[in-house]
Amino acid sequence: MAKNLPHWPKTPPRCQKPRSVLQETMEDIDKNGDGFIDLEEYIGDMYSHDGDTDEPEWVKTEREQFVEFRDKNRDGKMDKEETKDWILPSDYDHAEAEARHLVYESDQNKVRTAPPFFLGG
Ligand SMILES: [Ca+2]
Ligand SMILES: [Ca+2]
Repeated sequence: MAKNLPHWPKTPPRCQKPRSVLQETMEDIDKNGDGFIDLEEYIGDMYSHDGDTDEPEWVKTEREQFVEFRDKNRDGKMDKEETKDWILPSDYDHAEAEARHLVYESDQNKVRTAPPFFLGG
């Protein structure tokens, strides 16, 4: 006799579309779930304000970055496209990316390597 047929699970594995980095990032940072990342959510993801202490310099820098670079249409929050440009800058139009990348990179490095991220708790 032939071997037993393999035992199929009752429910076939669902074909789940993997969530994109963009989606995950947005869901992660977008605390109030409105589909946008506003300035407070953006900052809150990296820094939690602790009592009366003044914001460190790098947080101020991040705020400026948000206003200057992230929020391209200046409506005070990052939509999906703006977030994409933030986390996936390589998606830029290539020629343009080439020019912007250098600036972006050096900016990022400055910010990223400066202070460790204190996630208060
Ligand atoms: Ca939000
Ligand atoms: Ca915007």
